[in-house]
Amino acid sequence: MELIILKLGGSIITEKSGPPSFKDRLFDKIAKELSNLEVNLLLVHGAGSYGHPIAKEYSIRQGYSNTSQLKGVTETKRSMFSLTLKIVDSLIKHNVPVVPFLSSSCMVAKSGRLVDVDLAPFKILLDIGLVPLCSGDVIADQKTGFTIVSGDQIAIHLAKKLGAGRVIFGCDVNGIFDSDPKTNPAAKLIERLTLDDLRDMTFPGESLTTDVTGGMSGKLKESLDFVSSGGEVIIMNLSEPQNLAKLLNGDEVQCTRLIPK
Ligand code: IP8
Repeated sequence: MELIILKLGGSIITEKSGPPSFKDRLFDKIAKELSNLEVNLLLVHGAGSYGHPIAKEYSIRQGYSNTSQLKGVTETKRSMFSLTLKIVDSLIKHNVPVVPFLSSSCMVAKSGRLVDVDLAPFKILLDIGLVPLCSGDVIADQKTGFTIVSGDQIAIHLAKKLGAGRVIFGCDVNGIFDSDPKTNPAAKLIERLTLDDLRDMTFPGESLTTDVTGGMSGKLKESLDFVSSGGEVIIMNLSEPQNLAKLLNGDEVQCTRLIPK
C-alpha cells in the first residue's frame, strides 16, 4: 500500500489566534474520514496556538542563550503534549490505530535542520498497519542546544527517508492563492505551482503572525527538494468534507499541487 504523509496544519486543528484551543468538532470529522482511508498513513501535526506563541515568547527556535528559556522549553513541550493527546483521543474514538511519537525523543537537529532521525520505529510500526503520529517540536540541536523544527520539515524529511510518494499538507484553505483568501474574496487559487514559480514567491504578510516556523512559505521551501526528486506535494483544505478521500480516489479536488516544471 502507498505510504502517505499527512501534515495536519495548526490552522486545521487549532484556533490559531488567542489562547490554545482545539477544533474538536472539525477534527472529529477528519478523524472519521481518516479511519476509512485505504493507505499506509503517517501523521504529523502542527502546533497552532499550542506551540507558536510560547515558543516565540521564549525565543526557543533561536537556541539556548539563558536559563530563563528552560521554563519555555518545558511549557512548550507540555502544551504540545496536551494537543497530541486530544488528537490521539479523537483518532482512537474512530478506530484509527494511532501511535504517538515524541519528535524530541527520536530526532536531532543541527542549526535548525534535522540531521539524525531514528527511522526504525516508524518503519516497523508502519509495516504492521499502525499509524505513527508526531509533531513539530522542540528538538535537541547539536549547534544551538535546542530549536524548533516544524512539522513541515519533519513531514518532508520522513517522506524522503521512508520513501513516501506523496506529502499532503492539510490546512483550512484550498491551497496557495495569489493573495490572502481570508481577507480578499477575489483571491484566485493557484492549482499548479512549479519550482521556479515557488523560488520567486514572496509572502509579505507572514512576518506579522506568531508562526515561528514560516507558515505557508515554510511549507513550500521545505518541499523544494522532495518535489525536484519526483515526490508529490499537495496543499489542500481538510475542512471540506471528504476532500481527502476524493483526492486519494483520483477525483477532481480544489487544491495546489507542486510540480517540478
Ligand atoms: O506548527 C511548530 O510546528 P509547526 C512546533 O508545524 C512548535 O510549524 C512547538 C512551535
